Amino acid sequence: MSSEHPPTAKQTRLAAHRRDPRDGYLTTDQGIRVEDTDNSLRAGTRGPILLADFHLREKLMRFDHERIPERVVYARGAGAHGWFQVYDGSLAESTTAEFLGDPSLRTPVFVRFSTLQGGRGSADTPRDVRGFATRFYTGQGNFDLVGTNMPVFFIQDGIKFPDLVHALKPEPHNEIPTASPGHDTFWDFVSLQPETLHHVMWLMSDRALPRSYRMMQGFGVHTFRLVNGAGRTTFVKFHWKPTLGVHSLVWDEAQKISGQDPDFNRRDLWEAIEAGQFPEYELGLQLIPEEREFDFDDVDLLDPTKLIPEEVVPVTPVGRMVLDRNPDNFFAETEQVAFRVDNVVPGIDFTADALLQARLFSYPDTQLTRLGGPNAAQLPVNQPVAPVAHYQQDGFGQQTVRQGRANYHPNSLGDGRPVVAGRQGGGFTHFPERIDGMPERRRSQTFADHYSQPTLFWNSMSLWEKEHIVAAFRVELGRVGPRHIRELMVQHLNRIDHELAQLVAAGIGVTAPARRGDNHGRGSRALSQAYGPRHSVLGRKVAIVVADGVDGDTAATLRAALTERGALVELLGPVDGVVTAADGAALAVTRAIGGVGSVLYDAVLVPGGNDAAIALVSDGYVVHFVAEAYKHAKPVGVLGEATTLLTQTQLPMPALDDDGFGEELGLVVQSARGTVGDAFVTAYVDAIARHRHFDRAVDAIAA
Ligand code: HDE
Repeated sequence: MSSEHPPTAKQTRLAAHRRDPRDGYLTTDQGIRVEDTDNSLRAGTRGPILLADFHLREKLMRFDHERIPERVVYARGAGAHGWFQVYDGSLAESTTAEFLGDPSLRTPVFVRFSTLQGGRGSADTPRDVRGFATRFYTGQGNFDLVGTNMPVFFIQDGIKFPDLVHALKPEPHNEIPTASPGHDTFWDFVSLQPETLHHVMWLMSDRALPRSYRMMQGFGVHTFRLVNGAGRTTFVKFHWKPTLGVHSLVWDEAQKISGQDPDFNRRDLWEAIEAGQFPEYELGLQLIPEEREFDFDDVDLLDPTKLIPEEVVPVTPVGRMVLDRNPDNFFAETEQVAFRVDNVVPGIDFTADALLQARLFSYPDTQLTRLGGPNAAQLPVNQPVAPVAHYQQDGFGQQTVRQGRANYHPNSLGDGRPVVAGRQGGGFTHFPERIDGMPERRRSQTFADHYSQPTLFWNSMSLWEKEHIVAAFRVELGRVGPRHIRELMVQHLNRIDHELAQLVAAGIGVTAPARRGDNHGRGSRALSQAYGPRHSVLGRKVAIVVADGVDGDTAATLRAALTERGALVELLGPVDGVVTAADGAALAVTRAIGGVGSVLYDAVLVPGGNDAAIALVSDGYVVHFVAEAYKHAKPVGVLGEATTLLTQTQLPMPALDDDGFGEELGLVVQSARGTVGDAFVTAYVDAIARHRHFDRAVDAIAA
């Protein structure tokens, strides 16, 4: 499935590498047709295998070497192709990067989403940071924006990265736990390295449990520079905002999904693109003129553990990215894509952020091992669409047959070509930042405050977001054995917010600090997930639960209404196959309810029908399914006789009007007193668009 737009320059290039194995005969790597691939060449039908069987040897040798090292971090990922385009030409004043300045250009992109902690075979939904790495194949070369779904990072200096990752990854003696921050070494490190606290607050928030890669923000994290033709620079922070809004799972649900569908997020991305519901993100920039560098009293722009609140520097929307094509081959594209933070194009440059600077070394370095040598840029997914010509040569896996003998510069034997472009010819010119200092292993005092921004984050949360953060700290710190680590963490939390520390302490058996920490009282609405767009049900998955005797007309009406608005509807029956509706019609079931959990859906709907209601109410799995969806704050719709399910599940019946319609906190009811009408459809659709209904009292719900 791909977009109706003409193929991008990258797709045209990739087409030359695509091979349909169905064309022609089975051959060896050398193109020799194979006689038989099911039987080895043996000395007689019962004799030993002969060494002369080059097909057998090649087949096994190739199989033996299929695996390459997984990424040392962000190993589990999912990728997609697409394009990016700016809205207008206004950025041309700030940067010579043509893809940002020229609105007529549609720049091909490849995006890889990932989890940080787990290995390649781990699940999609653990509490974790999500990678959001974008490669722009621009006419001036590749620009890689290798960011995450959180705007800050754990550490200020790249020299701490190996320590951080060692502490966060499974512990070295027993390789436990898989994909979880809830273990001793991580919290030991955090408790001793308070610069991690801001990112840890994000990690304990719902941001760490995205419902979908399509519903997740992205951030470049560091401050970069834009540079214009006159050499003037503007500091910039990159933001991706999903058009579907930012939405998360709840923690209990995420745990269960890890078992039910470990591929939950990658499947969602794949299926959305196959269905033509292309994920979209708006690129926004925080632009800071060079002369304002020191205007932010409490934030050093070079400190990646801090953000600049959007209220202080607004995010200017500049363009749009659409992901409209799934990869043809996971390994060739998603696994072999080699992002490099040092991939910048003229008009974009680095700053002296010590985390960013260390990354400039690390990405090409790790790829030497991961992709087996220095020619990773020649792999199809990595090749730029801009022309490539240089004097580098050889190395493992060289793909280019370079012509001529002048492999050095300067030369006369090759007419002196390729020539250097110089500044005038579009050559990358590093920003002439004045650097003045003695070598020293010390950090500026402007990096010393590790508590104000975690407090800003905490203050910015809605009530339910705060509750989720407290619950997350209780769970993750509750898994930490040594008491001194728990205690130290509570002391740090007290410096962020006293109430936070008290609530966490009460949940993990630690004495709450008596002295109140300082809370500056400031907040930033943009940091909360509670206020984003909530108007669309596009791509939400709705389960309609049916059984023999169901009110088929109602099921069909609601299915049509939801599908028309872009929701994906599945009919879950007692078994796979068909159920017979009350009027005798056969209804095709998508799958048996016993094979799936409510956690795989965004909303549940149970149509009426007398016999169906009797069957459903007495089916413990169905009762649990509905109760669990309610407990996870999802919209639940019940109609007609199926309202008896509310009694069975102990869900609170909303007040009903004269027509038997009622809605409260995403529980939408149409009793048998009336028939399904616009009021029900509107309320139910709206409840799905609002995603979750956390104001419900759910503690007593048994699910
Ligand atoms: Fe990375 N990081 N990183 N990182 N990172 C890698 O590169 C590294 C950092 C991020 O989908 C590796 O090719 C160092 C910050 C993403 O392929 C490796 C430091 C941020 C991805 C590496 C950082 C990131 C990576 C592993 C501190 C958020 C996955 C495989 C100086 C802004 C990209 C690879 C993909 C991957 C090193 C810090 C994000 C080892 C040394 C900060 C999304 O090179």
